[in-house]
Amino acid sequence: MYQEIAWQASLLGVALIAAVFLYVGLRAGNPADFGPIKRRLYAVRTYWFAFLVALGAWLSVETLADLPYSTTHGEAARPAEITTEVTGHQWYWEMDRTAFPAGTEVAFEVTSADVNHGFAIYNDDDRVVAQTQAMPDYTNVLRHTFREPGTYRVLCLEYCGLAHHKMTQEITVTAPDR
Ligand SMILES: [Cu+2]
Repeated sequence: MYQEIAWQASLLGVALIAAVFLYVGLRAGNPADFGPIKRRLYAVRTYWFAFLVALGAWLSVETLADLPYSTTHGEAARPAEITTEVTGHQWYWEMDRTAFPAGTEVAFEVTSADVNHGFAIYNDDDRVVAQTQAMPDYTNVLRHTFREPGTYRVLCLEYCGLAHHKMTQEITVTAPDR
């Protein structure tokens, strides 16, 4: 259902942008009227640019300092009880296994055969319980312990082409092993 809404929202967005272009195109007046407006906005632009650069630098320092996360790379990347491979394709998920016991840690080794995809696991309330990027020539290890048995769904979180919304895969989580 969400995929359907996203598709319709995209169409609406495209229509809105087209309408704005049309409006501007039809209302475009004499270039001479443009001078004073341009001067005023260019003055604002200098400060706005400085502000964006400062904001970007601050955000980068705050968010990138911890990379790469030690839980998925380096010494802390201990073996999980279940390890399984996931490969994203245009437009389907290839998974070594799609059934897991609840309460056991699973390490999803996620990669892609073509373009970037987003590997996201949703529970039956359509909430994301875990997600990572599926990237070509690189493996991201996503560790997750399913708490509740049930049916989960994998969706693609990265727009990857025409049939992006078709990239779904079901995961079954059974009662704990022990
Ligand atoms: Cu995709």
